[in-house]
Amino acid sequence: MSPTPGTLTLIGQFDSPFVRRVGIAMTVDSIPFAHLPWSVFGDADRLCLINPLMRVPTLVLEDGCVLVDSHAMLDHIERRAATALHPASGAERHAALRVEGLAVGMAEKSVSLFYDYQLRREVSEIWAARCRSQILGAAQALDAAAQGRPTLHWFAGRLTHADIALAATWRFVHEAHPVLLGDSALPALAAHATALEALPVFQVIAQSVIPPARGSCTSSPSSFPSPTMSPAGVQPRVRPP
Ligand SMILES: N[C@@H](CCC(=O)N[C@@H](CS)C(=O)NCC(=O)O)C(=O)O
Repeated sequence: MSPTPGTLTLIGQFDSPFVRRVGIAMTVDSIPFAHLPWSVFGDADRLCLINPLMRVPTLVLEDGCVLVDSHAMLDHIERRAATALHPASGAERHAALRVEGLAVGMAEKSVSLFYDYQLRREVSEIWAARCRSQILGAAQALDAAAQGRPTLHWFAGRLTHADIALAATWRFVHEAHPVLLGDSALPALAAHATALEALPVFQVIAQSVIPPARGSCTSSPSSFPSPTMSPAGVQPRVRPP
């Protein structure tokens, strides 16, 4: 199945913290969307025809334009939603953007480390140690930021993108790296994420982490579609409109 023309379509599985935060935001904002739970590995052939980065989330807008990064998607959603999921301005907004950035960055490092463990025959310990240190550093900064904040809604007395990013990242890190974060060392963060996960929208827009099939990637790298080179340069997989 492909995206239906004229329909807002979110591509990607909800085990991705990035796909999940976009799906949760659109649901909270009552923006109807179609969902195609394609895998970045299993569905690489059809994904690359829509997003040359072969990544998710991929958001196909009603006019056919394709957004390829969760920040751009949330910016788009924010402009069409009745309720903003960012604090409007001032120190609250700055603090929320910082928290969101730390949480999303933590998700990026966690995904990178996950792929390293899943796909490399030999993990680079230098890289893995660096990723672990970055993830722990971000978690500690977020736990410190949580001190004195109300559980559930950290900013503006309502759900924000910062809360969503935090919870999506927290769940992913725990499933992908079960022994990395000790909840007892991060009590405020753990309490916040647990309270958010209990909300209906977080339960509906959710999926347990599915690791990529090791053999399908490492033993056969040529199975991924690749753009062909010619003297004129790289030939696009899809003809631009
Ligand atoms: N900065 C991107 C990150 C997206 C991302 O890394 N997605 C992962 C899935 S969780 C992916 O598609 N990885 C496949 C790859 O990088 O080849 C965003 O915020 O949307």
